[in-house]
Amino acid sequence: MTATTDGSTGALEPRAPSATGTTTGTTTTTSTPAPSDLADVAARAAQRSIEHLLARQDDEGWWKGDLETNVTMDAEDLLLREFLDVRDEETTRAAALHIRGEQRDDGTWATFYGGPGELSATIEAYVALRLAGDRPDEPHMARAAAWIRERGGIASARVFTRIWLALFGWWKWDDLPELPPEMIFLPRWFPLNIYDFGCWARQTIVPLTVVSAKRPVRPAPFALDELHTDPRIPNPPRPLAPAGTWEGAFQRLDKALHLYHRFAPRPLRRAAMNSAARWIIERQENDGCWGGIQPPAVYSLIALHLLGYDLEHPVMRAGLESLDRFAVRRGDGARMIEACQSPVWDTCLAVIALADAGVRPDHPALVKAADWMLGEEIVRPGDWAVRRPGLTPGGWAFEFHNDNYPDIDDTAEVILALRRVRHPHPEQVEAAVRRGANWTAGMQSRDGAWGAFDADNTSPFPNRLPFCDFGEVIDPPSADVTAHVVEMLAHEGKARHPRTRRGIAWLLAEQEACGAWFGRWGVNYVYGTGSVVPALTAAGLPTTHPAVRRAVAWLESVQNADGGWGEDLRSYREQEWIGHGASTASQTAWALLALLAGGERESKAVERGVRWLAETQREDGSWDEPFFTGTGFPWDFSINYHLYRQVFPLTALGRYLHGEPVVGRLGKGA
Ligand code: R01
Repeated sequence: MTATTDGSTGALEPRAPSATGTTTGTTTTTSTPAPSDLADVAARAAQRSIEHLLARQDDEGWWKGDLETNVTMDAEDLLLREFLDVRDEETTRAAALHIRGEQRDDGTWATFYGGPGELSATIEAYVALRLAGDRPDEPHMARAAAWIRERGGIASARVFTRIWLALFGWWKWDDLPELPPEMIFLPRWFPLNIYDFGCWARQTIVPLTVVSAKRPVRPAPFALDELHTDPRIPNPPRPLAPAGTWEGAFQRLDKALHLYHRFAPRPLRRAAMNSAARWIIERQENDGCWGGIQPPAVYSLIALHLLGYDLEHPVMRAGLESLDRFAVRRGDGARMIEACQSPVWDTCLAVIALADAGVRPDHPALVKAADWMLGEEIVRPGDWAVRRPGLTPGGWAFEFHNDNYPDIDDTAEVILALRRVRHPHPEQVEAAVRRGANWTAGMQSRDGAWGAFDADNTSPFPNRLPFCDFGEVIDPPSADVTAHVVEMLAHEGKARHPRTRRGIAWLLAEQEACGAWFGRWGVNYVYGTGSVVPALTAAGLPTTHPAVRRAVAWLESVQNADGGWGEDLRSYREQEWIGHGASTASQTAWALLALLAGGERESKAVERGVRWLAETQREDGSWDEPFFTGTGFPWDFSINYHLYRQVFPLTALGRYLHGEPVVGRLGKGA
């Protein structure tokens, strides 16, 4: 672990002056002291949190918290191993231990803590446990199967789940939507070409087109009759929507594609499969994974295997080995699969938190983190260059290995973090930041805002495909990512740049009537609002601006009686949950960040929020947070980022104690 802990105010560097001449309208708040007991309480909590966070830094300089999602990850990992015939007893036992531990009393599995039972996750978990040897007549299995039948059985599950079952003959390939591999030949201007899909969906769909064209069936190790409402009609026909509707039109397109499956010219099909294989192999990362996320790796391995790559082929070997890196061992021997890993994201957020809390900018932990982040910079083009061919590369991805897909959110936050560190080679920082800021600016979408991975990834068609009945498959601009970019550009002295102004205008137009902003990548309006308000004020909007006032009023109106904030994942579906839910550390911190940026430091709401954080902190300086506050896809795919509960409260406490971050350029060797 790194160096000494020093967050005491006595060791603070004098704060850099805010007027650098390059920035506009941004100032530091050096406000009057808070109620003195509260300042002491906050300072003690921050100090303990600093120590906790510093102790968790890896020797290489990064931080990484577990990225918890749901048991479909674990089930699909086992099903893949079964399909490739590489499943071993130990892995199966450890995965089953985790899956069993996540089942609830009603027999179901949810996709987030406290959530409702979810049919597809419950089916996949059930099948995985059957692979592990659990018998259908055991009470936990019988309960699950009864619930599954009640909800319509396998026939009502999502497409991905039925594809997994089709691989073993538990579902008919012909009763799945078609997505032909010839898609890869569609030109980039044509609707539904692969670059119309968000990068996570693109990397999943390209291998799946190969798999569904090949329609492989491995012998089923057991029957699954108990998961059908009526085993005599396992594939009940689905009703057709009227032809005049979008749904009806896409269903008819799917029927046409089923016909095409039977009559596709063999040479064309072969060429498409070869192109898909090349496309996939070109995108394999140097650690063997694909896109740093688990689902594309799983489907790519199946697709390549079906195209004749045997398990000893270097591509397959590296791919299979990379799968094990998504496994986290729990104390009891259970094995949990992460959907992806978040070292870059966690590291930049940790650096910002420590700096906000007063850790010296030249503290060895921060310098080491900066060095590690500098080493992670991606300076070659990726899929993003399809829509922005002339743009010079320079950015960061979320994961250890994902050079094809740097993202705008990580790049903005890494730049904000690098600017908080006094690095011995400021020219290195300067050059990386300049490339990153330039790339980010160039990734602005037509409407003036920013998506996560691509520019102008807004086609209405991908989400209409019957194949895409799960999650989000496009990457349109969002308020949270746009806010992070605006905040970064403001800190880079570009608050008045036309691109920043367009981003600000987009954000102002995007505010909901209630005063909040939607949270695309965090739950939910508390995350959106907690991202946007600090960005707007960093860019020079006065705290008296009506948009800021409305946001402040909304946050105050949804504060819990205990002083914290919480917003349930059901807010993505049900109005009455917007802004409401059990208080959590990360969401309380997001609300505080907005209130502090909005000039509310002396308010009762801030006082109660800070007290909530201090009172719920544990002895060791950490917070607990069973609730999921991260979003992969609204409602369908939720994430518990295990480091959120540490970094965001520390940022909030730090800004409460020391004011907003100074717009300065420490990296320049101030
Ligand atoms: C998935 C899947 O598992 C998955 C995993 C991770 C992501 C998206 C964006 C970012 C970056 C990081 C991870 N930031 C914008 C986030 C900031 C908070 C997305 C998806 C599941 C199903 C399918 C992810 Br289909 C494909 C992938």
